[in-house]
Amino acid sequence: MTTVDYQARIPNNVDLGENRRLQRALESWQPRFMDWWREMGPEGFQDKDVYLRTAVDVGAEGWAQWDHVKMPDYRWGIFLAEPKQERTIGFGEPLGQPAWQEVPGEHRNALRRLIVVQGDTEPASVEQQRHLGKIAPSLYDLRNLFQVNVEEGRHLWAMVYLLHAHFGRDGREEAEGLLERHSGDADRPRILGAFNEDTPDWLSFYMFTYFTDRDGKFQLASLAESGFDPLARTCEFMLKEEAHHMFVGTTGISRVVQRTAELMLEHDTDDVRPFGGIDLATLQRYINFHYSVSLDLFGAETSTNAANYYAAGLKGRFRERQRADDHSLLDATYPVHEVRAGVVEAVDTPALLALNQTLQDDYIRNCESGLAQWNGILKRSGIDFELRLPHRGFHREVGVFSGHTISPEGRIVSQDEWHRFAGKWLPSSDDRLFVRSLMIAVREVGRIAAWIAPPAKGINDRPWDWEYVRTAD
Ligand code: BYC
Repeated sequence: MTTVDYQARIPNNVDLGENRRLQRALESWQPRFMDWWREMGPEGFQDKDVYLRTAVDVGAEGWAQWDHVKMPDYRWGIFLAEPKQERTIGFGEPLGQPAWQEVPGEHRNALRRLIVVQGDTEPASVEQQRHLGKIAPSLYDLRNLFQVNVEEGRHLWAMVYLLHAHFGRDGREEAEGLLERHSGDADRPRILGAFNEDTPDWLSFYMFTYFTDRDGKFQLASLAESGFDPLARTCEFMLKEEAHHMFVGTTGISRVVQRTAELMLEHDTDDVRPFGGIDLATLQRYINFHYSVSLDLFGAETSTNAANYYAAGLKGRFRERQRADDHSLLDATYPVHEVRAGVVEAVDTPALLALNQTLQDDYIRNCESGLAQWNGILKRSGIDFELRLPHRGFHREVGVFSGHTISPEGRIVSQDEWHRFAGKWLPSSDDRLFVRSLMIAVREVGRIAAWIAPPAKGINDRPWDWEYVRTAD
């Protein structure tokens, strides 16, 4: 069942060849995907050889093959993690029942919605990042960008497979829609807010892969618990690829911090802009922005949607099976933040309703790890400055904090104060212009832009100064 048919037009480990109808449907979607990739995918470089890893197996070891390939020749395929024998559902009302191999009729709409929302984010991120190749700081970074892009394309395939295989005609229509909505499109935008924002520069890209891809990790991990087994197995395999995307973010920001610290010491100043570096205050504002728009991706802190998904066995919690409770949460409570009489307070709430905040809390704890790493660099350099995550209520448009103006420290402020300080708290147009001005393409092996340090090592045991992308004409 899990042997990968790599020779097929669509590589897969789901025995696609045995289901002619499904195979034909996906083969007719494939050219549309390729048109979308050419029109909305990475700008330029489509005819260049890029050192990419391609998923060729789903086992723990040796699942990837590495080679220089042209992006349009990348083998986008359908890979589900190994089935677990006699897997049972781990939460909600169907707790303990055998996992479903087919969509239960009563959960069809909810499951389709979850799959469509997940699927919509994947091509959206490729669209957001399509201009970045032209301004990459090194060949190493250029390759990482394209690796992320082709894998987000594969994640789109993963969701399209589920829609085609399990949701009939409306699934096929939704699959078309995934290529018709576009990031930032005035008429047909992407579904979730953060996926309509611009990613105009590489600092934004690293922030996006750190904060927004990390939402992906937590959402995918919750869907990997799903009672609908094909969704669970699909997401489990996607998480393997996702780890690299977050690595790109964590190490990308580390390298920016490292370079900034070097320039601060060399010139004995905080103001490294004249020396071509990104000052720590600007970095903090970028963190404030990307963290807050990513928190919005969790939906409202209290949500009947989330409660229904959980009770129905469709979407679990992060690491559901490792939690020592009854996995039904009918009698449990959870502290949820509320704004009451001008202060932020945690209020005990039925745990089922609080699942979005529960996941958000897991995410926030995980976000702290990068901050510790970046602050470690500053500390080792003897620089007395700490990068911080802003308060969870800062700059929020979804949930309990929307409609409130809250400072990065968590103080509720007047509209007037908000407008006076917004330029100190969020990237200003001047910050964005400055960061943009640093984005000059570097394409020689062994060279790197001046605003970022080289990586500690390369990809797949190659040196970092290697021809990861053959850019010559
Ligand atoms: N923007 O009860 P509510 C990734 C909608 S990222 C716009 O508050 P719910 C990736 C919501 O859809 C992970 N609309 O929230 C990262 C609902 O509308 P409907 C993506 C929003 O439903 C980087 C209404 O507001 N995966 O993989 O409990 C690169 C009330 O909703 C927003 C998923 O998100 C928003 N921010 O939870 C590439 C997993 N937030 O349905 C990829 C699947 C909420 O009433 N999705 N709304 O019309 C879900 O689990 C849930 O849909 C959400 C929302 C967590 C997103």
